[in-house]
Amino acid sequence: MKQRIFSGVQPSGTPTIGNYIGAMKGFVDLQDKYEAIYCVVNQHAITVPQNPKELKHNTKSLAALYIAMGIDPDKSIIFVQSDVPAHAQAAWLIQCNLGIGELERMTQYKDKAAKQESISAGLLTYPALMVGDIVLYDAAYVPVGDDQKQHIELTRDFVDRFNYRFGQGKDLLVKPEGIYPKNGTRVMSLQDPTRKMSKSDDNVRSFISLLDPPKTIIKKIKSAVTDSIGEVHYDVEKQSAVSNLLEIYASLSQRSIDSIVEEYQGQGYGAFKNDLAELTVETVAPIQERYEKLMAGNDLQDIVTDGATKANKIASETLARMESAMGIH
Ligand code: ATP
Ligand code: LTN
Repeated sequence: MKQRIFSGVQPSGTPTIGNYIGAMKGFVDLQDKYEAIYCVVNQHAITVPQNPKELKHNTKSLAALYIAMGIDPDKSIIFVQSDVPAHAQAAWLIQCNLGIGELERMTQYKDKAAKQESISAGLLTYPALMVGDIVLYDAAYVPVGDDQKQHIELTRDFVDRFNYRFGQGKDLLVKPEGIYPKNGTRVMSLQDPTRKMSKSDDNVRSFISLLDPPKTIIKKIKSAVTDSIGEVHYDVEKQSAVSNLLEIYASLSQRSIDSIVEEYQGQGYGAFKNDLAELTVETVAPIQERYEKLMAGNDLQDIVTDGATKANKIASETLARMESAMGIH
């Protein structure tokens, strides 16, 4: 039997090339080796304010993008988190076994809390929901971007704790491992290389979304911040913005950073940026074409309904196991 993997993306906007490079690109390759489960984590998205209409649209849109990117619903399960009630139910059991101190240490919480006027309790307890997503499917591996390492480590600590407290010598839950991009790529904002590129950034020029039209992509890359050094070099300290563009280039072209640096030697940033824009447009064009067809047709609803049925079956069994061990049922 194949081992299981699980991952999720929030419908808090349209996925960016950061989400694509850091996580989603890898989802496609992994589906042959593992039994893959990919979730649209809409309950995670509401930890910060969302416009209800947009959230509904983005949820459908993200499911379509998963398929448009190459996730095959005949091989993998694609579903929406809120269609499987076990996630919210498990999150409660998990919260009761996590410490406030642990949750307060999460850097994603600190970063997002700093941006909010009023911080929801859900923003703090968010990792409990994420731990639930993973353990409910007995996932052995979790492909995620580098920024999620801390949440994966928390999941691993939780599993040890839960098995120790309630397992009576048995491993009730599977301890997962993260799968991270090879070169540790964290794609940074095009406007501020000290912050990660994020689909919910207020400044739309800071990210490229997978659904941006070619003209927008070209404009955003041309207006990406650089520096006054004027040479395409990889130096994260001194040329962080250019280094970020180089990482995006390398990742989308599957070329080494060295060979790209060599190609643009002595040419300033103009040609480099033009070619990067072209490469990005070429990467997203086929995804956008398949996406439009899915959004216009009827297959998408059937795919997520089928995904939810399969996910429900697996998740409700694990939830029952957790509840029984805790003396709840
Ligand atoms: P938001 O911006 O709304 O907080 P996000 O894009 O940061 O969302 P998710 O939608 O939950 O976060 O991310 C989905 C996947 O993309 C995760 O595996 C995450 O690690 C990865 N990811 C997110 N941003 C980046 C980035 N800038 N570089 C690399 N990987 C990223
Ligand atoms: N926390 C992740 C999104 C996420 C996730 C998951 C990833 C929610 N549940 C389960 C992997 C597995 C994020 O913010 N990027």
